[in-house]
Amino acid sequence: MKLDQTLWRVAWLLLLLLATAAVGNAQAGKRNVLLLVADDLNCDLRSYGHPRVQSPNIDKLAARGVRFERAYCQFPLCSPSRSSFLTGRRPNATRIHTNPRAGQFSTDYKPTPNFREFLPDTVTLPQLFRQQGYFVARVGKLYHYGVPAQIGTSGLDDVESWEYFVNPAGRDKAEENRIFTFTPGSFGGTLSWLAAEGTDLEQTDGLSATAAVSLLEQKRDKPFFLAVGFYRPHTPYVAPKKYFDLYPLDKITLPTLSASDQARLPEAAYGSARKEQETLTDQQRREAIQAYWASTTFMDAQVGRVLEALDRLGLAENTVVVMTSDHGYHLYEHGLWQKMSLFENSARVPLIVAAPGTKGNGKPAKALAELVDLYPTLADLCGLAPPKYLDGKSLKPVLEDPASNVRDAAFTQIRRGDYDGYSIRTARWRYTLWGDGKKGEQLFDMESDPAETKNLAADPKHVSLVEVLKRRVRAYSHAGP
Ligand SMILES: [Ca+2]
Repeated sequence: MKLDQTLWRVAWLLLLLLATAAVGNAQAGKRNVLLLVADDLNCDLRSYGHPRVQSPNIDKLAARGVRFERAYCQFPLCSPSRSSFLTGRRPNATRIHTNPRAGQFSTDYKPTPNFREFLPDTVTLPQLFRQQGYFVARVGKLYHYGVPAQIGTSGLDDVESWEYFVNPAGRDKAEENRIFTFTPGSFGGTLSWLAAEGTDLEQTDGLSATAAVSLLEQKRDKPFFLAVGFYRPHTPYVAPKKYFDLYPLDKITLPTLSASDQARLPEAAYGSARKEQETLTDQQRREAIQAYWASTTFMDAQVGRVLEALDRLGLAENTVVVMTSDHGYHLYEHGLWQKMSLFENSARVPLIVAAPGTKGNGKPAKALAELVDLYPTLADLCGLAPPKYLDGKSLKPVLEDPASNVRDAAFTQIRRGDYDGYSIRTARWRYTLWGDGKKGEQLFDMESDPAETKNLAADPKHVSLVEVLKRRVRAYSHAGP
């Protein structure tokens, strides 16, 4: 009799354990995802320590999530970066190293190159959630778009990724003729800006936030993966005038240029410089910075509208929220503008992951992170099994303990015509190899020289360090698909 009772107890305990595990899995599987991606947003944000830029809504998210201080894109250009983090593969696996040029089409009239040409059967991050029965939708720019030319179209979209999409187009697109530009008739790529008339809601990103809020209201009762891709602060820097008033020109200080910046050495490091930008006056440089910061604060306000809806609808407790950007951005540091350099400003991205219930919430993390880590992280947080071939690592251990690390280096690469540059960032160093050494190399001590002013690559004191880091970037560059 006693033995029977014990057996029953053991059986009950086992059943209870199994039931608890099953409920746990079901709950984890039902977590929603809200993926917020700004275009060309650098870390000029209050929560990242910037003294001037107002970003109250992103800051609020940072306060309830984990803010990664050392997150890096794999390629500081729209299509290569987005193709990489949305497939979970490095640029040498997607083979996307450029944006498609206007009028460049493959045989089925898709802009080329796109990653499906090389990885036809790959399962993208949103596609994985679709396969698991989630409602998966995109609002605005997730895959590459020519901005502003393709606003209102699907751009270089991947149809397999989404069940539903919205392509907003606002006043910023309709009133392009009002935009100030250095290249007449051109508003993307070239520096261009406008302190706009009208309200937030009339701008493309305002319409995106409205559409996202409406989708949250409609789809609140089933698991969703909602990706919202904002177009700002990408050029043209268009934002309602009130945001420009936050940043008076006489309070904007321009970055100073080091001796190597002035000598433009090694040349490859400065290969993203455009001729028109060399002719800017200091006053115009301040105006460009003002317009970029105004666009950032405007975009932040739209992020706030979406997050407010998430709270209002009671969805915040069961939704993983990610805020990031496709790459960083130069505002005249090193004399450069925009992206496509391998300096910190271009390679580094803001990354905030707010996953309800993780122990690290509210803390910053110094752990190195790559954008390619997003895919395995979101799959992990939602209890989905990701494809085996992914190149990134789940950041969940860092979300549980922000003092921990999952990688000892982050890589970023860029193409310069017929050669490539590869850069490795460790906790202390940034080392960059151009054209496998034929076009120069750079080593910066990011602890003592965060502005990257002293190139130590030729310093005899660092010979063995350079050798180790060179071996790492070469191994990375040779890693095939
Ligand atoms: Ca971009």
